Amino acid sequence: SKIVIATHNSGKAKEIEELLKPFQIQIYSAKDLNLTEPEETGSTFHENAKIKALSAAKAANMTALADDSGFCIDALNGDPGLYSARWAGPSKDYPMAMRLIHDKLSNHQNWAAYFISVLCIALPNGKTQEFEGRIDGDFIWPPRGDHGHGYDPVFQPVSYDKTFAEMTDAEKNRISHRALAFQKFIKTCF
Ligand code: ITT
Repeated sequence: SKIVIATHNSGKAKEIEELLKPFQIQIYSAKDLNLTEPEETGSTFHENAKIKALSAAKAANMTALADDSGFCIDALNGDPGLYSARWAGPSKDYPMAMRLIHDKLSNHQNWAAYFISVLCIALPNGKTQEFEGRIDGDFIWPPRGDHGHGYDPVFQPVSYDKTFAEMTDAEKNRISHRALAFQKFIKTCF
């Protein structure tokens, strides 16, 4: 069987490819297939994941797996949340986005944060199913580590003394929001 990973975020693509490795699946990337990015017009992670998976499944005529995810801060009412990518702007300036969060948190005591991932699997016939994963932790400052992507250097999961960016890819991929959503997907679909 074959599947297209409907993301244009190379950090995510790498993690999902790694998670799929133990399974006998031929993997295609959205970039390989020249898929265009649909507009993420949904108002929830579930809606956006579905938009991306369906768009890729139809365009490629293949089963598609999409991820919509975000970094959420309790004290900021869940921001950047659904808009995590946009906070870094078109130039993907994550250091700037992380500083912005830090500035906004300066007069808050509570730095609790979490990541959400919603994976959506879509078939070319329009059938879809979603799986959600969440990992809780804290925003930390200054940023630490140079692995991973996005907000990884400022997130430390509960009961770990390393940020996501200080973990190896394999370590992060065992515990992350994306890995948790993926486990639910595997349980249901395999
Ligand atoms: P695609 O839509 O093409 O998949 P994207 O980067 O635009 O790529 P999202 O709209 O889902 O994806 O935005 C999610 C953002 O949340 C992402 O750009 C990161 O900034 C952040 N994020 C999600 N998962 C993360 C992780 O595991 N580590 C660090 N940051 C993460």
